Amino acid sequence: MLLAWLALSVALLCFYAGAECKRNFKCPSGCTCTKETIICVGTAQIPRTIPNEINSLSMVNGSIAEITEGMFSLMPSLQLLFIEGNKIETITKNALRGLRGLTHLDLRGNSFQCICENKWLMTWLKNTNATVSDVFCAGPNDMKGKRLNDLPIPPGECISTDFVRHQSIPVQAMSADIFSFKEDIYIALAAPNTNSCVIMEWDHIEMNFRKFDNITGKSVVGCKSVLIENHVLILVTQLFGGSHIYKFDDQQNKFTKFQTVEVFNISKPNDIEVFQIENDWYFVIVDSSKAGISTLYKWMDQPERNETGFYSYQFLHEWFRDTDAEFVEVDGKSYLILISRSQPPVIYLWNKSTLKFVLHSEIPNVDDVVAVKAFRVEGDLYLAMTCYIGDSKVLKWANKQFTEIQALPSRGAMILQPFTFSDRHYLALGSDYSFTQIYLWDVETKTFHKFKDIYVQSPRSFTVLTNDRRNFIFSPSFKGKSMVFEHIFVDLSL
Ligand SMILES: *[C@@H]1O[C@H](CO)[C@@H](O)[C@H](O)[C@H]1NC(C)=O
Ligand SMILES: *[C@@H]1O[C@H](CO)[C@@H](O)[C@H](O)[C@H]1NC(C)=O
Ligand SMILES: *[C@@H]1O[C@H](CO)[C@@H](O)[C@H](O)[C@H]1NC(C)=O
Ligand SMILES: *[C@@H]1O[C@H](CO)[C@@H](O)[C@H](O)[C@H]1NC(C)=O
Ligand SMILES: *[C@@H]1O[C@H](CO)[C@@H](O)[C@H](O)[C@H]1NC(C)=O
Ligand SMILES: CC(=O)N[C@H]1CO[C@H](CO)[C@@H](O)[C@@H]1O
Repeated sequence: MLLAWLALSVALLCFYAGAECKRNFKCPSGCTCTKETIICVGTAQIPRTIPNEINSLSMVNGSIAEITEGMFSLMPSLQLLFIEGNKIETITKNALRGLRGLTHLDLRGNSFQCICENKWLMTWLKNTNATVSDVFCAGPNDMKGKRLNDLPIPPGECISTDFVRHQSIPVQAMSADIFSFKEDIYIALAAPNTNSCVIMEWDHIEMNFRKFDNITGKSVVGCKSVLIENHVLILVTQLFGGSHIYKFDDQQNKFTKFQTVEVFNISKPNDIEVFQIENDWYFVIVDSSKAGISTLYKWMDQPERNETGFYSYQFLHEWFRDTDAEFVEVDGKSYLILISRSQPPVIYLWNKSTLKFVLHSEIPNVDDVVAVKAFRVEGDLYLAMTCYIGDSKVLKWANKQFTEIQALPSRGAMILQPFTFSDRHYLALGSDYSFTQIYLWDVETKTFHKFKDIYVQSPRSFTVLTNDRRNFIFSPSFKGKSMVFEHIFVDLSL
């Protein structure tokens, strides 16, 4: 403590009274000092302070590894600075602050890394009045040998993104569905543990979800919204029980029962896919039981026959333990992809004259698929599928069929979700046994690359939410807290 105080006093003394200091200044070991210069060879440290008459400091062939902020703040008299043949990789931002009279800087023979942390130096080099020796990049590989002095600084080059925890919600849920109604955003969560469908509302001031309503049921496994003719309907599917449709009642400001849906052959609903074909509304309840049949429902509005609601329209895919369905439109045609644990994925094509789906084709060489999602990148259609055992797969639609373009190692992954934020395409792969892996699409190779891990305990989906100009993903957790993550930009050059 006393020593530090002494050192500081001497430093201040030197700063304010150069002549006084000169008498007290002791030339550091390994250095040669004259009235105006200090030359150090083979040393590991830059002197903390120097007499005011010194205008040239040389640190040659030493082992100095970094230049940190404030290192030269007590040396305003320096004009020439040679840090040659050391091991410098980075220079902290503002490290050269205080060198007001600097006319020449020599950084030759270091291991300078031309990375985002040093981006500020490129800007400094362009603006400084001092002459600077050529600085060559020692790394990274794609920069090796380039001259730092004239590197371009492309905007956005050092910008990356991240997913940060935004809110954790003490609701355990099987699924999450986001919908907006009258400029407000809601999420419907299927919460089997509390036998309910929990509806939450986005609070634009607090920027988080808060409870809005709670639809009670029995073993609720799915809550899916459909917005028809300015009405919000929530389809609630239940395990081994009936399915119901609730409608938002403006007067009561809550959801009330609207229809009990006929469920002839459904016993284990696993997913609900809602879509529109030529202005008509449909949904498919995907059944994962051995005896069940995935069923297509259609919205009917015939008050004269007392028929306003969803009615079963077509039985699809018998006896196949289906796990997920995805509706896609491509080349003016509508397709429904159904995946199952007991056979390869099948593609149904919508027949425009019979207004029914007909079995069209199979996607070969893919087994035991548990989730399927479609996404588009630059107009191309892709499918991402996750297999419980084995790799997850990315397929591309070309020549009227899906062809595998990439396999992603993902043992035990049960859910996946492609999504796009700010022109960046991501794929989230979630499992009960490990972290959720987020992949990022590489526009050059047109494949996904591992980007980041996030943690959600037993995630059941990743639902995208863009609101108040901010991007979020919502992940319902089956066993822990449901999580909201925000997608943020990170400037790596700061
Ligand atoms: C520093 O090292 C280089 C290369 O080994 C050598 O040529 C040069 O003479 C050394 N400089 C001093 C001042 O020792
Ligand atoms: C460089 O010199 C010009 C002209 O003397 C001066 O206006 C400018 O502020 C100087 N720039 C820096 C970064 O010191
Ligand atoms: C929803 O209501 C049910 C029954 O009243 C209750 O048990 C459950 O805790 C509620 N869920 C939430 C998240 O409030
Ligand atoms: C429609 O339902 C109402 C009320 O249940 C009933 O009085 C009426 O007869 C029904 N009409 C038809 C066509 O079934
Ligand atoms: C649609 O169904 C009609 C009648 O069964 C049939 O003639 C026609 O070929 C089908 N179209 C397609 C594209 O399958
Ligand atoms: C295969 C099967 O069980 N299909 C039944 C589905 O439900 C309808 C309506 O009850 C029956 O007619 C089918 O036999």
